[in-house]
Amino acid sequence: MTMALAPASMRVEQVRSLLLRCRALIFDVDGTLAETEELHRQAFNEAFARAGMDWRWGQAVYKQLLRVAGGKERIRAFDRMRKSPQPLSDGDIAGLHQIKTACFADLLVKQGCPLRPGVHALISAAIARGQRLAIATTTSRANIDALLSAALGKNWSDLFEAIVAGDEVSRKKPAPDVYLEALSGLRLPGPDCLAIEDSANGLIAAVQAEIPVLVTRSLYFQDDDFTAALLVLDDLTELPVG
Ligand code: XBP
Ligand code: MG
Repeated sequence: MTMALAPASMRVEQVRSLLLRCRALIFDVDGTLAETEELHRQAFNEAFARAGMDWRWGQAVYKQLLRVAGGKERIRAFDRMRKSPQPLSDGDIAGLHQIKTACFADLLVKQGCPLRPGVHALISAAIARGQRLAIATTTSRANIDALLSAALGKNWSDLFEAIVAGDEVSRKKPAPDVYLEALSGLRLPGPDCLAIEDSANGLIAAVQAEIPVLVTRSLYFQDDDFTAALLVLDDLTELPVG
């Protein structure tokens, strides 16, 4: 008598068959393609120090602040939390964030940040199957380029038919804007694609764009609510991608 498959392994099989037949894969960047948030946190602190500010974000504070998508928005949220008598202006925040982005690029060169386990294999297998690839992220195009030129070579962007960064849409995740923009670039409906994400904000954004979502847990979002995901894995090596 064959035992009914346990729900989890059914889901793995379901996601695997969806992975094989979807027309495009849409990747989140931070926490999904690579575990970048520790470098982002260090870059924020380096920028605060260079600006002569006494702000330092430890991991616990940063975990809370990561509920706010977007580095500029995160700085503003922290400033408001502090109720400082002279809140930072938008110009101050933009300037600080520019320094942070430069620090992030420096840290990537100094410390490196490899793709997460299974990411490269999935990208190669998808390309070999003729599937199309896209990126839908909150971070900036400069950060995507700094990360992926190191991880995938200087022509990395040739692999992705649509690349949508946070500052190129009016609303960041959990709004669906970056995913809707990626679907429009692919000229595909959401259900024909598969999104790979690491955070509740990203999951909510993709689901609103009617894209099925595979979640790979990352350092800062271990206890997020991923109920709406098709499947939640620790990383992509748990899913045969070939
Ligand atoms: C994660 C984010 C970003 C990064 C920092 O983006 O929310 O804000 O934390 O990058 P993803 P910026 O959607 O790829 O997970 O400072 O450039 O915003
Ligand atoms: Mg992410």
